[in-house]
Amino acid sequence: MQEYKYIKDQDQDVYDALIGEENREATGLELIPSENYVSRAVFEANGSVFQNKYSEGYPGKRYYGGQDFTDAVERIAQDRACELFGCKFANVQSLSGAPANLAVYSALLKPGDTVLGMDLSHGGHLTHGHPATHPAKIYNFVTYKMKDPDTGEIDFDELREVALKEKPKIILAGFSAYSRELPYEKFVEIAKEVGAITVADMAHIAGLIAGKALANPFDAGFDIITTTTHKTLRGPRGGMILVRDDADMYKKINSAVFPGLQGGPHMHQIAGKAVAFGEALSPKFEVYAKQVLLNAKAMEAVFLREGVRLMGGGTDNHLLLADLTALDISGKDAQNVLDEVGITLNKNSIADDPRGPMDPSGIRFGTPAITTRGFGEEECAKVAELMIEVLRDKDNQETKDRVREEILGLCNQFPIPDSHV
Ligand code: DSN
Repeated sequence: MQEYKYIKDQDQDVYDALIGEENREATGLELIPSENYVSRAVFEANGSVFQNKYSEGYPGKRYYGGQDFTDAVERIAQDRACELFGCKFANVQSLSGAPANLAVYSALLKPGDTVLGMDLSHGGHLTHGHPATHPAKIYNFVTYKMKDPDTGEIDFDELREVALKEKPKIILAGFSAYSRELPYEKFVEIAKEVGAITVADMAHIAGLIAGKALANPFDAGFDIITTTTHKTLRGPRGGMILVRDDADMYKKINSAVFPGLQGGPHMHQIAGKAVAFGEALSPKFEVYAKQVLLNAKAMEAVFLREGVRLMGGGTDNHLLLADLTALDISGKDAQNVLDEVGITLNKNSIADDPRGPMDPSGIRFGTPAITTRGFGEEECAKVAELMIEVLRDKDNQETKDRVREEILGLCNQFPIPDSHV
């Protein structure tokens, strides 16, 4: 646990909140598949003197003086990102995933241009054109879906048909609630046919790609990858845009990020990215990424054995999306009852969910954070069994108390590590 000496001395209110969160994380299991635990080295960089510096521009071309070390750290982050993902160019200034996607749209599209992306309820993301978002007011988003939610297979006939009709400038692959590997070459084939740029939003699985546990969209010929850096990649909260090899595209993206959409880059966050990418380049990270997948498979086996429907029929990656209809509990109630025993996950819509988004039929959960804690398949299978037990016996306080004790035991046995190297 961190000391927070100065905050403790001067601000009791914030100190209490920090200690509360430290305790919550230490004594509960984090199954939200977009969350993870960063190393103390990443925390140090993120809370460092780079916080103090304004650095508008890019390395070697800044507007203000005093940039020797900001240039150095940003170049380290860029070089490591390119090495991790096998590409030529990296913009590491993007503040998070949504701004990264917006920067790509703004760099490569004119208002009214069309983007073809995955439907939100089939696993896509809000930033891929949900009507509630600002980009949806500027650009024309059209969607594709899964052919069969029970296999997760994308309907490429539909995708091609929509692409031929709508002539999108960008075809987006990527998701926040989809559990299968994507056949990237099929997207590239259709994009070539209609002259579209291919963008893979790999926010959820960037760490699994970097750790060579999942395919890299660049190997199939994708033009651009956008990602957050704080999920499976286990870095600070932030975003990044990678360009395979097109210098002109990279230039447009840089201009869209700054000065187009952002001002001074968050250099402390960029320092944190540099440290996290260094960790991800270590052989240990490949072991981690592969274990994330094995652990998700262990949870899949229990849910399927217990007759719970999984969207996509199971998982190839780090996450599972369970339809709880057969367990007679809604996603919202499941999230709440699991919270009571120290298991954190999120309610989630299933494909074409008959229930509303605030109380949907499903839950989404995954293994990135518990794998960082050191969980193997045995522990993950145990957690899945405990989850199902609680969901089936949700009104029985004795069951919940016993499961809470078991979760605390696992947390004590596998404390959150300080170092990842
Ligand atoms: N909020 C992130 C997630 O949980 O998937 C993505 O935006």
